[in-house]
Amino acid sequence: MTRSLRIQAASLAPLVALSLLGSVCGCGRDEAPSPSGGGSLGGPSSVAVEPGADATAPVATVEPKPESTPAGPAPEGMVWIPGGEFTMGTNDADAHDSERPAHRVQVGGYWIDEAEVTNARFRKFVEATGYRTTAERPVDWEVMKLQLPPGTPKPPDEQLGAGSLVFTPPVGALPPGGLDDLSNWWRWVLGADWKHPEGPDDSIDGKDDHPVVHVSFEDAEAYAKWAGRRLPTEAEWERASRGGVDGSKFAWGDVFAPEGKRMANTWQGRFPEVVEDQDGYPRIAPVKSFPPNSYGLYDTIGNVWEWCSDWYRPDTYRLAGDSPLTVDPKGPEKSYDPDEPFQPKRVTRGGSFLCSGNYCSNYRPSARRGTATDSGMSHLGFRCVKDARPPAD
Ligand SMILES: [Ca+2]
Ligand SMILES: [Ca+2]
Repeated sequence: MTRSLRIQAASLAPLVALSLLGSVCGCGRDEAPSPSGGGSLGGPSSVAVEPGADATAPVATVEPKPESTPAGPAPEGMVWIPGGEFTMGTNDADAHDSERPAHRVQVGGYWIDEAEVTNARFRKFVEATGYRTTAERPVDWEVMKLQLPPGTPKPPDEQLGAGSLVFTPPVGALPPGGLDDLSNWWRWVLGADWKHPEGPDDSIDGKDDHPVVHVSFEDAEAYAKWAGRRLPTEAEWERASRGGVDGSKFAWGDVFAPEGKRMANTWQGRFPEVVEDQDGYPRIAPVKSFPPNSYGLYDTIGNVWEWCSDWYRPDTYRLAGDSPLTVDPKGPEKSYDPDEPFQPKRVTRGGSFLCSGNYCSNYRPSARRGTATDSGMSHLGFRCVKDARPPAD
């Protein structure tokens, strides 16, 4: 979703907003899996994985290969993911069509942030560089309109100020449109940005250990470059998230809540109007609030979505044909989402605190979606990777 679309969401008729808002939320209607794999547009998923469904199954663990860890100290806050093969994607009938088919992938080893980039770390970058994020800059209509269907009317000038999309759940019952209308829980807020996640009157005081949000792809890349790191490919992200548990549904095994234990910050209750407190965090949690996976990574699943470097296409995996092994894939040469063909999109992964059992199940390592590159939202952040050796240039 583009900055332009965020504005449209607040200013156009609901039906238009709905058509433009298809990618705004990880719980969006184009995210709901279909039992038939046909990409249901009918709203809530009927195949949601119920949290706590199995109270007895153990957590599967597979130790990484320590011998492949480079010599010397680890970069600050990073863990080593050994190179090797894994099964990327899934053939699970519950999954989205964009996750199919499961296929073998090989990647080299790399360092990856053990947690989502926090407000404290992002503040260091901003203080060192004076960087202004996308959400802190006024909107340029001439740029914006290129990402909209031809003929889209210009929004009112007063909506073109700096701002971002903020999750704003309805009070009481869902308004008309229900779960099919994402503007029922997303609101364009002028003055919302990484320092003001809920709007101009909000702050991040006391939230140094929260993941930074309202960062666009450009913002995440700028941070990564400053830090001597880069964004992960989605293959690197998925391998890391799986924690060596190849082929499992979740990052920790095949049971959502093993022995009743919540393993990630997701949404409990009837999304979006009812939130329950079963995992202790109705909204964003400080990083590392939930158990790490077998590689020592926290919160790849849930809390906030995470940018990857690949351009997004829903059919990325099918483009590779039936090759028995894909080596270090970096995604297609450009993005294309038939639902929103004018928007350049990058891959985002892992779901967020908004992922719910009644509407989506993006709290899985294979779940993927495309997000417009100039988007920042209140449930979207990132983590970085670092090569064992610096990139060639
Ligand atoms: Ca939660
Ligand atoms: Ca995450």
